[in-house]
Amino acid sequence: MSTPLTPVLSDTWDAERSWTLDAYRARGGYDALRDALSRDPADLVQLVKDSGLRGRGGAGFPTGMKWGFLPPPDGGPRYLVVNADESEPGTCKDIPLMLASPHLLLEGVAITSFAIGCHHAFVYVRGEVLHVYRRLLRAVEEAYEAGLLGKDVLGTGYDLDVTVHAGAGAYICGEETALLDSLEGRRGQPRLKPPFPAVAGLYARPTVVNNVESVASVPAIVARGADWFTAMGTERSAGHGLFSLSGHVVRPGQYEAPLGVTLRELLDLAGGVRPGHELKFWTPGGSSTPIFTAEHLDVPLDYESVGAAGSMLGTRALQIFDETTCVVRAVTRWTEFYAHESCGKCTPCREGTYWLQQVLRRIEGGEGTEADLDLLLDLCDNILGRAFCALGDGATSPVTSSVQLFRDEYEAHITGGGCPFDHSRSALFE
Ligand code: L3W
Repeated sequence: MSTPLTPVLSDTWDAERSWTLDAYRARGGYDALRDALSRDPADLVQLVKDSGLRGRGGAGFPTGMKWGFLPPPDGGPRYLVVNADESEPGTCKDIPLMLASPHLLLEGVAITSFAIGCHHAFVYVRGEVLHVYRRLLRAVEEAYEAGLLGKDVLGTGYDLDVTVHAGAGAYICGEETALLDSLEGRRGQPRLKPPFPAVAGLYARPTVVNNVESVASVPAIVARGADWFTAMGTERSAGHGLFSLSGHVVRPGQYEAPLGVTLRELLDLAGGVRPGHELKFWTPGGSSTPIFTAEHLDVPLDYESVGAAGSMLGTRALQIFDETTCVVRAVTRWTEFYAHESCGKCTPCREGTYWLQQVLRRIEGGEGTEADLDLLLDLCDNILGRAFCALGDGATSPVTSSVQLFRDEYEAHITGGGCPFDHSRSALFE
């Protein structure tokens, strides 16, 4: 089988001191910015529309279309906010990207800002990753010193300031409007949409909120063109992306491949499931997406195919679990995360995730009853579509999908009076 890898975002990660401006420029870094600044901003928006790039943060919304939603200039400010609050369980692509190649992100920030008429961009970084925050700050400093940011970028008359802001460690701040509240200095809680940020975002001004990987994909599209990008992936899921393999896999890590690659192909590259074991279940896009099993090894990992198979491509966080893992334990652990991270603004999510956690702990601990399985599904039914933002819906995905696929395992906990698994064999959810 020919290798499906397409290193574009990750192609400089092995360079010596890849995070420095010198290393980035030695490989042609910031050439795309120079080129972009000589073009009409509207043409850049059209280019990204033509490329078919879709948001890499989970929802897959068309990036160029989002840029095009900004109202016509009215003389006031408009902002770009980069969502670098990567916190979805299993998701670990933006953090390595920013560590290895902060200037790729900053070049994308500068091009995107120019395209949408923004003169002040913000990068909102997850609070726990202080090392990433520091690396970005240093990269921004280097870019200012080199005339790539600040007044009169590259002598073109275009001004751009970039502020890097560290969050305080809340998953909800990855939700774009909670992020904006947090950036404004308030407690991060989702806002009602509409209005979407494109119309009233940061400080109630038109704002584009894009994921790190989406923004970092822009320089190569400028340099190589929309046709180059659409030649990869599928018709409706164009291009390439970072697939993060973790868990019971021989070589966990980032695998950059065209959308539409399958888990079977990725596992070939990653050395497979750990020796002597077999795949039991996996997440296609982080824990907020319904789980898959070995039956789904050949599902093309693009938005449409994963959706048609009953899940979501999400953040392409492929968490791999072999037969030693108790699915009830895994789902209980994820649910504890959602219950802890629920911001409390809406009742279905605040109360629902708490009760999901209580019932799951009861089943896992051997004190569940047959009626608890229906109760779990009923709780999910009362969260799904009723929560204020996507956190509540996401919390139900692992529960409903695991009860559908592994009902017998839940029942074994109930009838057997406890967990039949030796968690130390799995070593993931001890
Ligand atoms: C203007 C309209 N803008 C939509 C924009 C909207 C947003 C984007 C997508 O959830 C998913 C969620 C998680 N005018 C617009 C418009 N927009 N209509 O398009 O919006 P939406 O509502 O489809 O999604 P979302 O609320 O952004 C994101 C899933 O991602 N997820 C989460 C991952 C977590 C991370 C992380 O930790 N960093 O990424 C994983 O699967 O469940 O479904 O910008 O404004 N008419």
